[in-house]
Amino acid sequence: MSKYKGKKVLVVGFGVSGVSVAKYMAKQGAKVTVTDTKQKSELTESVNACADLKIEYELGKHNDASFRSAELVVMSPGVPLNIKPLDGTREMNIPITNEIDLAAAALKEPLIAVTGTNGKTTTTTLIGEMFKADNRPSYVGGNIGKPLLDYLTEGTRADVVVAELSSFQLELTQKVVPAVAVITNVEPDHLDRYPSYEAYIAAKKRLLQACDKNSYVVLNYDNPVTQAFGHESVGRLMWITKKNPMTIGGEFAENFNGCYYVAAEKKIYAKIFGKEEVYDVSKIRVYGEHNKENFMAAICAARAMGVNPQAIQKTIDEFRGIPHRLEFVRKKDGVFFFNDSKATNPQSQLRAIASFPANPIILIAGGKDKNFDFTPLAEVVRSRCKLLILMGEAKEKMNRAIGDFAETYLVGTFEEAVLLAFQKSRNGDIILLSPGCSSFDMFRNYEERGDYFKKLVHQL
Ligand code: UMA
Repeated sequence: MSKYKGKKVLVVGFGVSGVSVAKYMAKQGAKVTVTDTKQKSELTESVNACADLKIEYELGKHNDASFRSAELVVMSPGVPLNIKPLDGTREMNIPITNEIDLAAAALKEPLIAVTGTNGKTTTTTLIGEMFKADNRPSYVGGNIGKPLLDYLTEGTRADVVVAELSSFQLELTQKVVPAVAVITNVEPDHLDRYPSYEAYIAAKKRLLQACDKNSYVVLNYDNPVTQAFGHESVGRLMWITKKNPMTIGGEFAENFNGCYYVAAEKKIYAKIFGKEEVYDVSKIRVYGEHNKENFMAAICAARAMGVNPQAIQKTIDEFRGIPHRLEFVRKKDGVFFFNDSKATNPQSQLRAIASFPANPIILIAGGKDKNFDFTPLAEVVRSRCKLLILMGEAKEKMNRAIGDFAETYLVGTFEEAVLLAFQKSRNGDIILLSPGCSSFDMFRNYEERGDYFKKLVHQL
């Protein structure tokens, strides 16, 4: 019998994650109440998805009483843990958990968990593809958009579960013990949710702390935060780096485990616990030098779990990238359009701009500010961008930070941004949507923003 049978479970937030938890808990025989600050009319999709289930709804607001009387409170990742009603839950010592931890507690399959500020979706997808190329079924979910708990509710079978985990999701995890943990990098992000950058780093570090001595831990040596994480890891370390370990020297070179990239040869050298392999990345079909890091991280994770090197090479050769990440949209009148709507922080914008060293860039940026400092963009904007088109809530702030370093226009609408970019463009230019902000001031999510951009570009 399920340990949740008859238990009063409060599900907080009724988006993708909340729906998954409601379904899982209803199936386990729990007494499920769902609460969301949105009205029922705004949650039609979620309500319809749970139409067959016996669920109580408290929509339009959160009731303190429900937070005090539940036996288990399950939070959605987007709901901050400092909302007032949770004070009552804590006072009553009621356990607070989330969808990821519920899934981790019930999972029998090895878990490959991927986090990091940038690159985690690409790395997660690549790992899944490598398993697929090796004819080994995997379930790929988490922050990537497919709830992890659906794997258990649906009852599908996989050899391994690959999960992209955000810092929000890691805040509450206790049962996660990854077979492989990957942290691609840590850079400033979500500073609207966390009181400081340190607090954000601490949330990311929870994945490292979740590992035991059998876990493989893949870390980026070239990122200062994840390099420092190496000192605190109890697991079996695997590094990724764009430097040759021999040039770093010392113990690092002697005991090197992991992958390093040699740009001059367009090759990734892997040293995986005694086995040496070389992967050819000259035929990679995705834009952006930073993707080499994602390939290296995925190779480490896949090899740690015994994926065949031929299957890995096949994936490298055939991978075509992910929508909204430096996605090529079209070429019109000699101008190339790229959709990088997923770039929701300045570091991600920096990577995008650096991906086109030879062409003048018209950058379309702005959106909802996450309390970022945009001044680190100044130098690349000065050296690489011929034009800046700023929009959304953050446009004035961005203008003050970087507007002096290229010809800059502030526009009122997304349509205006695309049209102006095209009017100002010349043969060989790159028009790049790389917002550096979240989309929530104008769109439901970054996918909607990217899809709209593509639609406008195709209409030109
Ligand atoms: N809500 C409340 N009370 C509040 C605040 C919000 O009830 O105080 C409600 C909202 O009204 C809304 C619901 O909570 O109806 C939304 O919950 P949510 O924001 O957790 O969104 P979900 O649809 O459940 O999607 C979440 C992740 N969203 C966030 O972390 C913001 C999805 O990641 C993830 O794919 C999904 O679970 C499945 O795991 C998206 C994301 O933007 C892609 N992630 C961030 C990122 O990548 O930068 C971290």
